[in-house]
Amino acid sequence: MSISAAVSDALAAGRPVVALESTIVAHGLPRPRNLDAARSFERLLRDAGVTPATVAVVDGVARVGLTAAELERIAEDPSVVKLSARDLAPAMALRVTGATTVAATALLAARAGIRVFSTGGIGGVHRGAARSFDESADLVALAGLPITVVSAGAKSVLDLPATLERLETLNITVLGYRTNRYPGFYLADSGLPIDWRVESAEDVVAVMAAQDALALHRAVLVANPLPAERQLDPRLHDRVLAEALAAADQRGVTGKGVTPFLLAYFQEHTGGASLEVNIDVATGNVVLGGQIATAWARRER
Ligand code: PSU
Ligand code: MN
Repeated sequence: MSISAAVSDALAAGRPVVALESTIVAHGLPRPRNLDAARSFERLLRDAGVTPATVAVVDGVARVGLTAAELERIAEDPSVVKLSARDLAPAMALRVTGATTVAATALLAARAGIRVFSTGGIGGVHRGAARSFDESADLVALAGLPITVVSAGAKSVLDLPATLERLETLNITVLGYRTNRYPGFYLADSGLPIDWRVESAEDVVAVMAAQDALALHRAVLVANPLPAERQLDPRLHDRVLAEALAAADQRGVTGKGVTPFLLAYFQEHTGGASLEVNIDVATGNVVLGGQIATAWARRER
């Protein structure tokens, strides 16, 4: 694996760094908005004095921190594959280029010594998982990696109550950022409760420090809702959700194709509305991740 000079210098100097995933870029957002979004996430962090570390595998090299050309390639090249944690070793051995999911990004970022990671929504338990066994490897990966992941919960294409149950089973701490309710990604409030509420980046850092003191090497999940006035129209949301699930079922989509299929369907059939919400949500998580990383770096000094 290779850590970019910008990222390794920042880490060595104790300056703030935030990891970013690339599957959201390659397979979660449509071209050409995906590249704009990927660049804007990095720019937002740099403007806040935080070093971005976008993660991907490029020609078999697991990279933490991409060049502008590498970021472009991940966004634009349709042959870029989707890599979860279990795919990293074969992708490296066989010199493949791929985008990393939350699971794979968290693994590589944690190995690089990065403590904060911002994304849009995490993977979780799919609806019908009792039959299909489709549960994202994100959950199991986060259970074993000391990294704080900022997300807006998980998309309602998933079974959110089951996802929260699995997070509990896996001992993954969930913190509501200025909320006691789990956010539903497009919707600010899924209606499901979260036990722990924090009010500031400093609160999150205090939780991270307490986990370290206990030698708990697992993720802290910060659930950051988008402001209610910017959420997707709930009626549009419910209609498209039902259609998306039916379409996936009818076409027999399985395995790692399920999540990209549902996300693309949603984007196509909300007339672009969900795309704007999606980018808003991820942007909010990048900003908060930057604040947490900054507070963490301050504390370490
Ligand atoms: N959820 C989103 N947007 C995304 C993803 C999930 O709202 O882009 C991506 C992330 O990279 C996540 C992956 O890690 O999908 C999960 O895929 P799977 O369900 O196949 O584990
Ligand atoms: Mn799956």
